[in-house]
Amino acid sequence: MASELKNLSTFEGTEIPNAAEMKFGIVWAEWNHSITQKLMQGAYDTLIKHGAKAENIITRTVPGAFELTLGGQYMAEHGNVDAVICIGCVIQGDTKHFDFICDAVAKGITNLNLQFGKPFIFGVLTVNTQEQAEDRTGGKHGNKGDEAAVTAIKMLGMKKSFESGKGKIGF
Ligand code: DLZ
Repeated sequence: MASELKNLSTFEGTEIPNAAEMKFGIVWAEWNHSITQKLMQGAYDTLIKHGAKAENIITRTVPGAFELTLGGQYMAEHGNVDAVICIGCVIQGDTKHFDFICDAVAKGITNLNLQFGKPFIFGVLTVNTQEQAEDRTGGKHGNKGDEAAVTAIKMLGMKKSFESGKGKIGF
């Protein structure tokens, strides 16, 4: 469904597991700080709301979205975390930077998922305008950071369901 028709943070669907035993890293980009700070706060608050302990959430900044991949890798290697939430905001400008950064960070984060066998969540806004970014950081489309946190919890719940051989997420 097109995002203009939907508040992205309503979480219809499967139940959200309790995050009390889960450890998270949040890596967030300094570029477009007023936006990424709200995304990060949304993600952090949502993890806490679903039971994560503050001492089990590590946050680190990187300069821009392009650095999220390596920042995420450092977090996974040294942070003792189960999942990494990568947060950034890339806003279309007059040059091709947008395309290169979006493409690189999407591929980079995909590769981290497969390389580590852990969830690395793509919490990156790729928008045409500042207004579209604001709509997705506490505006009419909710907060994409909240969504990223729930995605991390759900993916760890899925992993746990396979490891324990019991419990089931979804159908
Ligand atoms: C250079 C750049 C530009 C033009 N735009 C953004 C942006 O909208 N969002 C973002 O997170 N980062 C941007 N950057 C910085 C790059 O991500 C990166 O930090 C630099 O190219 C240095 O590698």
